Amino acid sequence: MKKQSNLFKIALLALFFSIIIVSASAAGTGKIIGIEPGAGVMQKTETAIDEYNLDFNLISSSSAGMATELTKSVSEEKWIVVTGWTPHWKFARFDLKYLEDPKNVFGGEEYVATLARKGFKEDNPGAFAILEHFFWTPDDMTTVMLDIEDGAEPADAAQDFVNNNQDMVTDWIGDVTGDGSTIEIGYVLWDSEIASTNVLAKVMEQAGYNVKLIAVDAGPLYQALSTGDMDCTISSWLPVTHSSYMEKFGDDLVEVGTAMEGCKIGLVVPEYVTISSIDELNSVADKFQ
Ligand code: PBE
Repeated sequence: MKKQSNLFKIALLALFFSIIIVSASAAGTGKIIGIEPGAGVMQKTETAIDEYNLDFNLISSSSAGMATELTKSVSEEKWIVVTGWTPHWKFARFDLKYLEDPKNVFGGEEYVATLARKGFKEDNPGAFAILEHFFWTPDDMTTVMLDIEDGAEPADAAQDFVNNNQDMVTDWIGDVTGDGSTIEIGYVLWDSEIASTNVLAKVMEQAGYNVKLIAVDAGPLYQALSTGDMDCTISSWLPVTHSSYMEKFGDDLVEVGTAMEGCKIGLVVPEYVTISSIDELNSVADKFQ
């Protein structure tokens, strides 16, 4: 009898745990489609998962991979949530919205900072002056991004922009005459930074410099600037997106100025997704598989 009741207890326990396991999987873990792991928007999404207790996994991918997933889901009207940012061509192609972020994990308006290595100003005052003057708008950048998305080579799209906006470009160049030295510009292969960095390269070339573009992840980019292994970048998003990189490397590099204002990062869904806030994600986690 004793043995039987033990067996019964074990059976009950087994039943109990299997119910827990089944209910955990029935609640469903949603997926957030991300980009490169080093991106600031990925770090902030991990923070959001903690702060909002989201029953979601962040899937790393690449900017191009995220865009492919988004394109596919939208064509099937499937629910999808991605790590997003503005400016980006996806907002021109699809009807999308940011999920509200009542805990303000993703910050408000971001700007693109122009950063240089220490000593660059002294070594190359002409190129530094162009960096100081380089400033354009999200609409300008979107023009270049859409061209590239339509199939243009980034260098060609950038050259077209420079040709069509000579007033702006000659303002940036001012009276600088380059000495043919090579400027090493670092960037990350995010669509926005592919566009901006190629434009900056064409501007530097028009001014009389050679340019070497170096594509790396965000961590190595800040590292290389801080050790002087690269001259400059316009891939830095502040104050929130790259706050962790600036905490680590900010003292060892130079903030030259602002390359763009009016940027934003966050979690982005198609308009047909019926929730409006990150707060509501858990209630529909099973729709984001
Ligand atoms: N982004 C584009 C970058 C900054 C620019 C939003 C993907 C990031 O999250 O770090």
